[in-house]
Amino acid sequence: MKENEILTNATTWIKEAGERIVQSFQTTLSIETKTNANDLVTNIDKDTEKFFIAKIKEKYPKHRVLGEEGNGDRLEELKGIVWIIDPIDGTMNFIHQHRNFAISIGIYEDGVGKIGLIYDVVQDELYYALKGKGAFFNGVPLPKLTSVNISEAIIGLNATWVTPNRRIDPSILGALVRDVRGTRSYGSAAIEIAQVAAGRLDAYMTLRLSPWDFAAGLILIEEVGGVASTLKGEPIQLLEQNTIFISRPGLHEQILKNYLYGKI
Ligand code: 2AM
Ligand code: CA
Ligand code: CA
Ligand code: CA
Repeated sequence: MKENEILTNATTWIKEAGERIVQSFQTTLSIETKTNANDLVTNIDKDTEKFFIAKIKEKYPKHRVLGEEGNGDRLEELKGIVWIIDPIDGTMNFIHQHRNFAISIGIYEDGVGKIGLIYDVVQDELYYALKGKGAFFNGVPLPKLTSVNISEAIIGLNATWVTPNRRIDPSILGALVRDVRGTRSYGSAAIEIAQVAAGRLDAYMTLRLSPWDFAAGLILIEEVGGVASTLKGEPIQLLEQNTIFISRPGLHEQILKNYLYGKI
């Protein structure tokens, strides 16, 4: 794979797509619901995905694309070069806040993550990683992550998971929330994973994400020595929905041992 060339093109396209999204703030959005009343999609999510697919297929006709909005290829496996794209991660924020959403692109070769890009559009902040060459924030290398104690950790967590819900007993993560220094919820999984990679959050956990939500983030996390697993501590399956637990090393082990093992 020509990593540097692909990264340069992906960066150009992600910034261009970001500009188009910002321009759409001036237009009337067409908003639809997907699996439930709070699961939203707009014409801009769909247009942005189509924009990337057109660019990729023109330049790299053999590459395949998996996109959240379903305009790409149907994938059963990850052979060859595959772009896994979330055109807008944090659609609810895009609609309501006009900020706190990202474009997420993970590029895999034969199932191995090679290039990850997460672009916080409104802040114009680009996180990217190249396998074996490190992770960067706006071009500045991100240092390797070190551990912190639970009592000094800030974790990314949606309040849903500490109230009655159908996926997890609220007392499990409730106990962790009581013991950490603080919690945050940004409403964009890609931005939250990028924040862990950049050391601004110490961990992030959630009960259900899809491949396009975490494909880029996993590549960033690996490059800074973070740990990514399911909430049970098991490997994440790239083409499936998973529970997700991303953390600084050391802290990951402490949280698994003290709060999650045997309870989930
Ligand atoms: P999305 O905005 O691309 O849909 C908070 O909603 C985070 O969880 C976002 O990153 C969102 O991605 C993701 N998410 C995953 N599955 C979701 C669902 N069914 N409904 C809403 N958000 C979902
Ligand atoms: Ca969505
Ligand atoms: Ca998403
Ligand atoms: Ca999305």
